[in-house]
Amino acid sequence: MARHLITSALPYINGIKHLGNMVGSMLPADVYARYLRQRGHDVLYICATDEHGTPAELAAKEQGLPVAEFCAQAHDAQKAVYDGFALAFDYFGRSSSPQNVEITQHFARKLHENGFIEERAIRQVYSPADHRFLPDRYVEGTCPHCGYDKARGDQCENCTRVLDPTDLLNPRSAISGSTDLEVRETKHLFLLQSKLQHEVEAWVARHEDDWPQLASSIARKWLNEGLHDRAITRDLDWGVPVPADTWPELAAEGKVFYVWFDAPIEYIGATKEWADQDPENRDWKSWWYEADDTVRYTEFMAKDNVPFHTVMFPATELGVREPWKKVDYVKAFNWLTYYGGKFSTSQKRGVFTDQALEILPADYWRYFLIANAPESDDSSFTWEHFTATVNKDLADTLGNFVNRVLSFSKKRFGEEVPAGGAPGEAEARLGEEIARLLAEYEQQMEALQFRKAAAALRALWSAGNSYLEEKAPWLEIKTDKDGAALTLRTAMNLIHLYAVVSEPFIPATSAAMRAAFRLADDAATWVTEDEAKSLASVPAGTPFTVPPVLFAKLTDDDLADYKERFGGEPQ
Ligand code: B3M
Ligand code: ZN
Repeated sequence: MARHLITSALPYINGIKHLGNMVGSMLPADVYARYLRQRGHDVLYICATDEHGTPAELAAKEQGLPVAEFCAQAHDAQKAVYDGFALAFDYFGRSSSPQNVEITQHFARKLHENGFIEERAIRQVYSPADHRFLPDRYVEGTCPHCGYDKARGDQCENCTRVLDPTDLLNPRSAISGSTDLEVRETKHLFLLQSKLQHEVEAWVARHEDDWPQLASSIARKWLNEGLHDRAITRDLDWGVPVPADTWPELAAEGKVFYVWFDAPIEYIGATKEWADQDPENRDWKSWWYEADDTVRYTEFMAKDNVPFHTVMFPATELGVREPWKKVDYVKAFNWLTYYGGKFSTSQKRGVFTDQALEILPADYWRYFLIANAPESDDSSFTWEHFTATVNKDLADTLGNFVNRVLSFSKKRFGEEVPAGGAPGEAEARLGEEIARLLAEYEQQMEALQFRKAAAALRALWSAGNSYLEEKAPWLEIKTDKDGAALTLRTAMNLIHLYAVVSEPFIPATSAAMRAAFRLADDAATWVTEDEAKSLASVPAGTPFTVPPVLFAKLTDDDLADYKERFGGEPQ
């Protein structure tokens, strides 16, 4: 069995994330991790809050809190939401941890020893109105490449090009809006990425054919533009300090590393945090350092993060000249839009993850989001689409099937799985169909094709409904009681199978479905092809209970409420 290292892009600390962030990183990573665990693989799923940089400083200031305190609280608040979404991280760390400080400083020293870091005097944007140097992302202006007028000094989120603040046309301070900006001289550390261009190119060339087109095309575009040397330090109070043993002068000036330098290293840092809190995890380095090829590393992220993960972080890892594990597969996502417009944290447009959970349990969101993940293209969230999907797939196709079968059987045969009848032609056909769909589902999951996997899961649920319609046990029982018992027993076996295989998508509902049956020994984590064909894992005589309605049907009033509360109109 392979060992699977999984990470999802680290959510910034500065606020609760919206559904678009969730579907483009943590949620699919969780679905994949859960699936692989169920299939018996050794999985390590690591995530963390990304806590450094100006956004954290400014958010803390807004709340009148010291930044360390703000981050501690904001970390817990985000973690609570992710627990609510049932994200089963092996560890959810913090990029401000001592472990990350230690490893980030180690990386910087090694890069320096190997000739990939240089001290340079640079001229940096200073805003007299704000009394400070402006970090890249707090200079805003027009992108010189695509003309987008809200491009940030570090990156244009419209065309994803990485920028320098001085590239921007009509620059202004994002803090005060002041256009009275001057340029002053100060010293910073530069990562000499240009020296690593060929190595990164060779490394990308070995992987890009395996990556999804979205990831490889962004990496290619970036490499074709050429890797530039980049400043990796900033004038901020909050961050990983430049180590004084190596750069005494800069350390004395209080320079810290740029947040994008230490954030990816936190994938490793958080793994060490995980190890340090439990002696059983002592072998953490085997996942990252001199990891043999049984470790497969998959990263999940939205497309704006792809350059940093396919080019910049690999350049860092290569330059360190130590055998740190590099990513094998980059699962990148397009945008989830809100009625065709942007979800926006700053403009409070769209649905935030904490609000989502106030409205409905996590499984509703998990299923809808993954079934509509923006994989090959952007996809649009609308309340109409959401309520229709919940009603059709979750309430009707799955939930109603479960309740109908169990309540009817209880009414006619009592509280045990009914005995009688022998599987015939209809059951054989059903078994073949279920085995075929299960194989399709597994194949799509392994290929990380989430929409297709969701479609296969939905088809599995539908197959049960077709079988039930065909056999119509409510009529059958009038003439052939044994036949009706067989039909219901077969349908109950489907319910148990659904419980097992739906778990990556809807873990809480799966647990409720599984708990309906009091099996003597229910340790199954997956379903074999033979079990799918014979549908007999839950034998006659097994006691069962009827669970409460699994998914509530959403009404027109609900729809109207959601739209009013969140503003659901096309842009
Ligand atoms: N925090 C950006 C983002 O949330 C950043 C990702 C870091 S991954 C190492 O989109
Ligand atoms: Zn642009």
